[in-house]
Amino acid sequence: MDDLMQKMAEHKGCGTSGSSGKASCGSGAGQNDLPTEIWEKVKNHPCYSEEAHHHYARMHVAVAPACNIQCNYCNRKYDCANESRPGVVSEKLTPEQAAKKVLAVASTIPQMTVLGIAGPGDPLANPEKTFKTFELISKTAPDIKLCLSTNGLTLPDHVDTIARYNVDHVTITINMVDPEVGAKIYPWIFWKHKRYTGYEAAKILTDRQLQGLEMLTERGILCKINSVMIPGINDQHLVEVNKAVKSRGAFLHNIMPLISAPEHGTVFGLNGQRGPSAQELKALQDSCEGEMNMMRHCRQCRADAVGLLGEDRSAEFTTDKIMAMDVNYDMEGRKAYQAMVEEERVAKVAAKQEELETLAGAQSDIKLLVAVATKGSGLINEHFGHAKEFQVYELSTAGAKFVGHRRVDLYCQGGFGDEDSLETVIRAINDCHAVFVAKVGGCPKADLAKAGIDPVDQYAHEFIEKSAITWFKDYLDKVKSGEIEHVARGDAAIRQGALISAA
Ligand code: CLF
Ligand code: SF4
Repeated sequence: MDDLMQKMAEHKGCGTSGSSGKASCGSGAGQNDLPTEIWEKVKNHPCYSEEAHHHYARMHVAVAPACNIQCNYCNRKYDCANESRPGVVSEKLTPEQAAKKVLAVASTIPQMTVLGIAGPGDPLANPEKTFKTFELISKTAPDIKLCLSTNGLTLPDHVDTIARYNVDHVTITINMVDPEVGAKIYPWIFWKHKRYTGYEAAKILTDRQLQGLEMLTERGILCKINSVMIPGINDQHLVEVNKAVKSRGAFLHNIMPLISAPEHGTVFGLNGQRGPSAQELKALQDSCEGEMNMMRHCRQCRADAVGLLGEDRSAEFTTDKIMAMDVNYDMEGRKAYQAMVEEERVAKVAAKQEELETLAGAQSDIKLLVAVATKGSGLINEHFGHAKEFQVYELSTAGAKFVGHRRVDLYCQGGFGDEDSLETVIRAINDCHAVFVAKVGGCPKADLAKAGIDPVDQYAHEFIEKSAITWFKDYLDKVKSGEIEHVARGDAAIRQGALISAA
C-alpha cells in the first residue's frame, strides 16, 4: 500500500507528464498521467475524473438525515451544503428503498457507475442506515462503486467499516486547519454525547478530520477534500488547508464557492456573507494546483441527485415511480453500453490529440476562456437557449483545459427568449471570449457579440476540445495578422439564484 501512496504522490502536481498536451494536473489527469491502479479506480468516477464526468453518471440516495455539527452555511431544512445545492428538501429513503432505487436507476441509466451517500445530513452521523445501504447494494449491484461524503467528525471510528464495505472513494469537507478560522464557520459540534462550541469545537473537528484522512489514505482509500471558499473567512487560509491535506495523501482537492442567500435562512445568508466571484475562485484553485490535483467540475449536487453531473434526473425516480417500476438489472447490458461509451471516449481523446499536434511550436502568451453548451459526451450539442449551464475551458498554446462551469437561468422560455435571463447568462460567462453552441438565435447572437462574447455555432455536434483548439489557432492567427486585437475580459458572477432555483 505504501507503494501505491508513493505513486499517487509522485503523480500530483502540475505539468509533470502532459502526454496529452493539456495540463496533466488535477482531476483532468488521464490514463497516461496516472498509475494503472489509480486510473482503474477513477476512470469511471465522474467526480474523481474530469474526463469521466462527460460520460458517466452518479446517483445519491438520501438515507442520512441527521447531522452532528452545525455549519454557518447550512440550514437543516435543506440538503447538506457540503455536497448538495441548498434549495430542495430530499425525499428521505430507508436503506431498502435506497437499494431498490439504485437498481431502478442502474437499469435505466447504464452509464451510472457510482452510488454516493452525501446527506441530507452527515452519512457517518447515521452509520447504521449508511452501511446497511452499502451492504444491500454491494450484494445486488456489485459493479457499482460506492462513495461517501462526510464532515469527518466521526470518521476515525468508521474507517475499518468503510474499508470492509469496499468504499474506495471518501470525501471529507475540510474548511480549515486552524480552529480560530473554524470558530467562524462552525458554531457547535456534538461529540461523545456533549455539545462543544467555539474554538474547542473547531479544534476537535479539525483533529478528527485530519486523523480520519490519514487513516483512510494509509488503507489506500482515495480521498477527496471539499472546501467551501468563504471570502474574508477562509479564502487565504485554504492554501494552508491544501498543503495539510496533500501532505496526508489526499488525492483531490475540490474548492467550491460558498452558496449563500438570505432566503436560505443560514447564518451566512442572513448576515450578508458573500460568495466568491468566478475570478476569485479560479485564482485560488490555480494557486493550489501546483500543490495537488484540483477538482473544478463539482456541481454541488443534491443529496438525491441522479444523472450526469450538471443534469438532474431525480424527478424520474421518486419513490412512487420506483416502487411501480419493473426493474431488470442487466449487468451484461450495462457492460456492453459502457464499452460503447469507452469507444466514444477514445475517439474524443484521439481527435483532441491530433488537433493539439497542429498547435505544436505556436508561440503566444495568450490565455483565454471560452464557454461551451453541452449535454454530455464531450460534444458541443446544446442550443444556447436550452443550456442550464455552460462549461468553461481555458485555451492556450498548451491546449484546452476544463476550468469550471457556470449554472444559468434558461434563456429560452417555451418559444421566446427571456431578456432578463440573457443578461444573467452574459454576466455568468462575462469572462469568456466566445461561447460554443449547437445553435443560437439571431437576438441572443447580436447581444452576445455586443457584450464582446463571440457566439460560435460552426462546430455543432463536434468534440469540444478539438473544436476549441481549432478556433483558438484561428484566433491567434487573427491577432498576429492584426485583424483583431486581443483584449482581456472582465470578471463573471457565480449565479446564486440559479443554484437555488434550478430544478
Ligand atoms: Fe456523490 Fe460526492 Fe461521491 Fe461524487 S458528488 S458523494 S464524490 S458520487 Fe461530485 Fe456532486 Fe461535487 Fe460531490 S459533483 S457535490 S464532488
Ligand atoms: Fe449541514 Fe452538512 Fe454542515 Fe451538517 S455537515 S451542518 S448537514 S452542511
